[in-house]
Amino acid sequence: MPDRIRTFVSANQSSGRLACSALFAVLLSSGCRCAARPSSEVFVSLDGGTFVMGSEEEPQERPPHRVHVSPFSISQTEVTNAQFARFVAATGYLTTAERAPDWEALREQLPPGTPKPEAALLVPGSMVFTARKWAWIAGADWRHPEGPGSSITGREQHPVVQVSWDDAAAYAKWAGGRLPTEAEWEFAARSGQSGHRYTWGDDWPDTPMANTWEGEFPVNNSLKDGALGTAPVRSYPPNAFGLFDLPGNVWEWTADWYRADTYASRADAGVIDDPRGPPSANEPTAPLEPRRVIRGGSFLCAANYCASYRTSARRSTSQDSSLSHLGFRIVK
Ligand SMILES: [Ca+2]
Ligand SMILES: [Ca+2]
Repeated sequence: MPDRIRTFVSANQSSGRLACSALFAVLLSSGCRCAARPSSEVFVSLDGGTFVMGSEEEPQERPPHRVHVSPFSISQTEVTNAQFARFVAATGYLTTAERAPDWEALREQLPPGTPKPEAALLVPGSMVFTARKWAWIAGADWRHPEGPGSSITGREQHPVVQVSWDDAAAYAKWAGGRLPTEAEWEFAARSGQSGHRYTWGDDWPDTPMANTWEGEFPVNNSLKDGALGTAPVRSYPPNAFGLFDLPGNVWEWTADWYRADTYASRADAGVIDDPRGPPSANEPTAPLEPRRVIRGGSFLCAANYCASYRTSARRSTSQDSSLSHLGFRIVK
């Protein structure tokens, strides 16, 4: 359910192994299996392997369990505005946020008897974090991430945002790939270093390793990492697989439906081969919403709030929602 409608409803309910290392450029010139395409992503090939997925930190991350993923290639960075622009130019694709919501489709996600929202809410727009809170802004979309008057000029190498899961999946299909499974995403983030809290190790570094919210959210951001909002991809050091910005910068869609009890269902099941997630979503706080797993946290994640730059952290968003801190990368 789009967040604008959620707000309305609430008001009315009173109701592996490393194949390409951090020395990416050197390896590329020496025959590494990383491949640059003229109009799209740089992919890093991973040999797959068995790893421990999850952690003991939050209920939806428990229990840690063994998972095997087959070899796959993953884009080195989040998909950028420049890359998404090429997709739109080639296809004429219109994102979810650029289209007026279909009330008949939306009502299927709503409690019976929910009245139709006023016409002003059924127009193109999206969710923007501004002035220390989230707000639905008419006219916000991937070209105008903070709403009318904002633009992506000068932000061509920043990750695209304001894209729904459907938009991300459409891009992935056009680019000859798909969205990563949650297991593939975590395998890539762990980069062969089992059990660490962060992609780089267990300790918070003195030198910024990711674009997060440094300080007390939402009242103070020290800007120690140099970015208040999104940062250009590759602004921070890559992980041991040569992948940038898995933690932080923007959240990333995965292919899987979200259930808080997905991992619990795998307890004592031995090594799980290439898990694709549950057959349907179930988020107890939003049982009618088709929610997908999102990973990695964003520039809004701080130690006192969210902290989802942790490698095992998992949250969900309705697949038809778009937000100013949510993007994606693709695999093939
Ligand atoms: Ca930051
Ligand atoms: Ca990210």
